Amino acid sequence: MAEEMETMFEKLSKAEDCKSLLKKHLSKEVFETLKDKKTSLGGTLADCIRSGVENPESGVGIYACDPEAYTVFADTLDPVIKDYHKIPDNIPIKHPACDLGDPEKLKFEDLDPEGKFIVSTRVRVGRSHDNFGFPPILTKEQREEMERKTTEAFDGLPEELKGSYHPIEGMDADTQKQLTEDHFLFNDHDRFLRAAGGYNDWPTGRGIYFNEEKNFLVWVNEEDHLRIISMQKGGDLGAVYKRLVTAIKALEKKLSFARNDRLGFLTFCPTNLGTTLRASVHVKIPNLAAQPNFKEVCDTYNLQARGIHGEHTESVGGVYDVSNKRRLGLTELEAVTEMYNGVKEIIRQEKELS
Ligand code: ADP
Ligand code: CIR
Repeated sequence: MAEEMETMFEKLSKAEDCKSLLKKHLSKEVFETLKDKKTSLGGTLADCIRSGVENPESGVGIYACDPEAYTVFADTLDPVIKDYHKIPDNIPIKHPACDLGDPEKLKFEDLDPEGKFIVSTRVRVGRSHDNFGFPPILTKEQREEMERKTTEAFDGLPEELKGSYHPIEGMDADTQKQLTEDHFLFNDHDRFLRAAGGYNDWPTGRGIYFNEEKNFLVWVNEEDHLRIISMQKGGDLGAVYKRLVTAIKALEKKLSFARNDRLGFLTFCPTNLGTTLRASVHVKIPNLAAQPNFKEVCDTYNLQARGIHGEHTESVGGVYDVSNKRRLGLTELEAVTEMYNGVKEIIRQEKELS
C-alpha cells in the first residue's frame, strides 16, 4: 500500500509533459503529510489520484474517494479547487446557499428563436447520497443499495416527470446504442473515469430513468450517484431549467444529499462541486470556432467548449457543446445566467462572422 503510493508519486513527478492540476498542487511536502491519512470510510490519497497518475494528460487528475476526502486531503484538493474554479489565492473557498431562483420569475428568452444555431439545450446537476463513498471505494452491494434508494425516490416525482427506470444490466445493445447516440445515455468509455474506479462492477447498479418525452432524465451511478438532467431540442433554456428545478425539489423531499457549507454539494470530481450545475447548448458555430482566439472568447465569458459526444470528444460539423465553466462560489441561478449571457454573446459573434 505504502509502496504503491510512493510508486504513484514517483511516476507523477517524472511525467514531464504532465500539466494536470494534480501535479501542480501535489508537492513532495504535501504528499508526505497526506500519504498515510485515511478517511473514515477507508479511502486513501491513492484512491484519489490513481486516474491522474495513470493518465498524465489529465486536466485535473484528482477525484475525491468519498465526501470526507475534501477535508482529509484538503491540502491538495483545495488548491486544485481554487485553480479550476478561479478563486484567487488570498480568498478562502466559500459557496453560497443553494438558490435555484423562482422558476415562475425567470427571465430567460429563447436563445435561438429562429432555430438556426442551437440544436439542443441541457442542464444537469450531480448529487451524492449522504453516507456513501464515491466510486473508488464503493462495493457492488453499496451500488445496488444506492440504486434501490434512488429508484424508490422516483415515486415522488410529479406527473410531467413520471417515467420508468432502465437498468443498463440486461439492456439490449441496440437500445443502448440508440440512447447513447441520441445523447441520453452514458457509457463506460471514459478512460479517466475508468482509471478512477468509475466502472468497477459495471454495469451493476447503473441505469437511466426518463419520462415519456425524454426531456427529463436521471443517470444512476454514472460518475456521481445521481445526475439529474433536463434537456430538449432548441434553445428554450427557461423551460429546460424550470423542469430541472421541479425535479430537484421533488427528489430532495425523498433523499438526503451530501453537502457542506464551504463547498456546496459534494461530487466525485472537484470540477463539479458547489452548484454541480452544467448548463449546455449544442450550438453551430463553425466560423467562431475556427478563429484562433476561440478559447479566449470562451474564457472571457467563463464558458467551456466540448465535443458533442461528451467530455474529451471532438466537435462534429462545427457543432460544439458550450456550457458554464464555473460551478462553485456562485448560486445555481447565477451559474445558469452566466451560460445564458455567454451563449447569447457567442451567437452574436458567430452571426457577425457569417
Ligand atoms: P456531463 O458531465 O454534463 O454529463 P458530458 O460532457 O459527459 O457531460 O456529456 C454527457 C452527455 O450529454 C453526452 O452524451 C452529451 O452529448 C450530452 N449533452 C451534453 N450537452 C448536451 C446538449 N446541450 N444537448 C444534447 N446533448 C447534450
Ligand atoms: C481530467 O482530469 O481531465 C479528468 N479526470 C476529467 C476532469 C473533469 N471532468 C469530469 O470528469 N467531471
